[in-house]
Amino acid sequence: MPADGASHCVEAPALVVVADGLGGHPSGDEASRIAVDTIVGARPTDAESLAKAVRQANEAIVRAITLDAGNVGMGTTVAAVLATDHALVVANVGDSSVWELVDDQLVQLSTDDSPAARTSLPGVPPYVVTQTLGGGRSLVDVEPHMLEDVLEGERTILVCSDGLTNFVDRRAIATSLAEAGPASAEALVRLALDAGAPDNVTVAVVRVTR
Ligand SMILES: [Mn+2]
Repeated sequence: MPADGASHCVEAPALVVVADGLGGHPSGDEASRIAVDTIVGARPTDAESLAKAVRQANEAIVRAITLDAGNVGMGTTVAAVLATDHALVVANVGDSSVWELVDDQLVQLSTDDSPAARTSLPGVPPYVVTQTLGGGRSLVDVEPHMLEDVLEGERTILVCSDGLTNFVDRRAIATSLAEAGPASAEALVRLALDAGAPDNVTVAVVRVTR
């Protein structure tokens, strides 16, 4: 959803990227901005080029770390969805996540880089992530989780930061998506904040039609 809160329609290839700067590290906002700019700027058209763009984002963040000591340790998680003419491609690093509403149930399409299984208990978030873009002092190669699926019919896809999934249970998220589709993004952010999310919360809801 664009910053003005309005939903809008685009032709394929369409790309949605959510990056969530690491808490407890400096310059998380800068790391997430570099990630989004790099991935969008790469104009990926398929799974291979999207994975490459995610790796380039990691390299760009590490480059910014080496140029400014104040940035040492900055990093971000990222989740991206690319809809092409015929395929739905999902990429993620860390615990920003991608979900699909299937028969009113939430199905996770991304794979968390988290040692603990994600808990649905509010207020008990698995804060630790095992892979991030940047997040250290030097370059550590990342292996983005990728999923590619044939695109057919109409699909409702959620891309979000852990601020949503750690504080709103899947049932409530699914209900909101089923009722309002892409218009549910603002309501989902409000649910997370009302549930006490201390984090910034980022939510994008897209309906993909073949
Ligand atoms: Mn977060």
